[in-house]
Amino acid sequence: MKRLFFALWPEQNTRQQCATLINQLNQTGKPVNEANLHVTLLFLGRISAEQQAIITREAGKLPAPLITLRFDRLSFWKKPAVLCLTAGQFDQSVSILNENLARIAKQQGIPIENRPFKPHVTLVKKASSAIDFDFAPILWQTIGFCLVESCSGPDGVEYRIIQRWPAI
Ligand code: 2AM
Repeated sequence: MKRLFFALWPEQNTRQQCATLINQLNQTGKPVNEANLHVTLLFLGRISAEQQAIITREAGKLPAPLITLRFDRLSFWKKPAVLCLTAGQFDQSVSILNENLARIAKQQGIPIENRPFKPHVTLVKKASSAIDFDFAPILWQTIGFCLVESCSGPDGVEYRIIQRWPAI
């Protein structure tokens, strides 16, 4: 069983801007590796090969809209103890994509969190407090969405893209 999630993957330029911001923040905690930066669309957890096959097939039928997110806030979320980029306002097409993916997952009996979807980019884990930091908003333009495997290794977690659905 693989541990999977749907995500928006950044283009190189966007990834670089996020990585630069992480360096500037210079926070205690655990900075996210540059290669792992992403926006989670839907976390699936451990699912079977059969579930994966059906979900992959159904996800392929969804429109993959072009989405531009403007991350203009640095938020501290106390419970997961993360510093993340959030958007004051965001394109509803990303919420629709999240809802469609959640519907597909629920049809396969996968439990999905009920919390409202809030697009974000985790920058620092194990963070201890909010910080005040001015930065230029980061534009995140998607080139579709992807299914990603979370792999734990000796050097920490590594995310591997299993499948991409390009934007139309
Ligand atoms: P994040 O999106 O807030 O950074 C893979 O584990 C990714 O799925 C992580 O980036 C993680 O957090 C996100 N995620 C969302 N819900 C999760 C959950 N219940 N357990 C683990 N990871 C989750």
